[in-house]
Amino acid sequence: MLPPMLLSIKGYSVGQKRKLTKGQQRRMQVNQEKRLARRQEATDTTWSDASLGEPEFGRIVSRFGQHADVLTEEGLVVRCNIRRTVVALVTGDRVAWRRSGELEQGLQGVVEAVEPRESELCRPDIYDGLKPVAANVDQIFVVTSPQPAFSDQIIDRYLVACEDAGIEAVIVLNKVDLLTDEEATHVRERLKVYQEIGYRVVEVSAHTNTGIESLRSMFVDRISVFVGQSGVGKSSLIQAALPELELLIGAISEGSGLGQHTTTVARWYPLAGGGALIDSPGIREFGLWHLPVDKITEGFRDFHPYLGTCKFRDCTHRDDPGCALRTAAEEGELDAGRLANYHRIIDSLDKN
Ligand SMILES: Nc1nc2c(ncn2[C@@H]2O[C@H](COP(=O)(O)OP(=O)(O)O)[C@@H](O)[C@H]2O)c(=O)[nH]1
Ligand SMILES: [Mg+2]
Ligand SMILES: [Zn+2]
Repeated sequence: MLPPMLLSIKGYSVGQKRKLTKGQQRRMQVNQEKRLARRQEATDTTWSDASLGEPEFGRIVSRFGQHADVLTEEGLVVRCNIRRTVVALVTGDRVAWRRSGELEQGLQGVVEAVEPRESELCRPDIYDGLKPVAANVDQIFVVTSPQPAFSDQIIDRYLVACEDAGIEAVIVLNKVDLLTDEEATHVRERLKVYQEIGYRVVEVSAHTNTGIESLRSMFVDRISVFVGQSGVGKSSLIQAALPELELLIGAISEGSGLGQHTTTVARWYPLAGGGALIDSPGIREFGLWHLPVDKITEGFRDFHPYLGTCKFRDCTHRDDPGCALRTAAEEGELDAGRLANYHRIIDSLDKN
């Protein structure tokens, strides 16, 4: 069997069983070589402008190399080619796409342009440095739980990443059914700190359904993602709060036969009440990469009133004389635990 790319050449199709002249064969060969060498450019040439409809609005559901699944305004998912001029395209991008008159290699249209992003979620990539994986996310649910272990240090790491991306964070304490009385005091004290500095906090249980309704109400008209360490209950919460997505996500992330894409490709799930969830294992582990020190400092929103007021401009906010952050923590204006976590994050950078 020939790969699908060989089955069509501009104006001809093998299906019609027409004999090719020498000239046509040569052209076909040249074309094919061009395609192999510069695949993106070559695929562009298979779309003539005349066969394409007017630009339409769409949303990227998933991207697979040179192709993307686009959610149309009628709510259908169509597989499209991506124009060479469209350099970056990720799940959540708003695009202009054009419908094709005829089906070309199973593709139903072309993505022609991307709207500027409101936000970007990135993850480190060995080859490209930071690589965007999702666009236009407007809220991140940072999931934590008493089992395996409650850690405000990990929450702080995620919050720094959310602040850097400019995306609102909601802290979700899952598995409240497992919270013992001794743990509850400490955990709620820590969660109160986050509420006081302006983060929303919800206590839920995917097992007993505690708080699931209020969690669900937070999805309306927002573009959300779930992040958090393995085992905190992200999958369980998605299943409990958005039961309509359960089958879809299970089929895509755990199913076989979809190739290596399944582990990394993010996907857009439209929600019945408006809004969407973007999900992928890659996204769920978002945030644990290394930012420069000043970005980490800025990622602590409660530090903002003090930044620039330390005695020394290069203050490390440890035992430097005249440190405004340390003074604020000593006087109880700033949470000492947050300052300690800040230093732990900085120290962990130094080790790498
Ligand atoms: N007791 C209790 N266990 C939960 C709750 N949510 C999830 N779990 C369990 O925690 C484990 C990890 O959950 P999972 O959803 O796979 O976590 P993920 O790795 O973050 O996706 C599973 O054994 C779940 O059954 C909860 O609210 N209460
Ligand atoms: Mg999971
Ligand atoms: Zn300082």
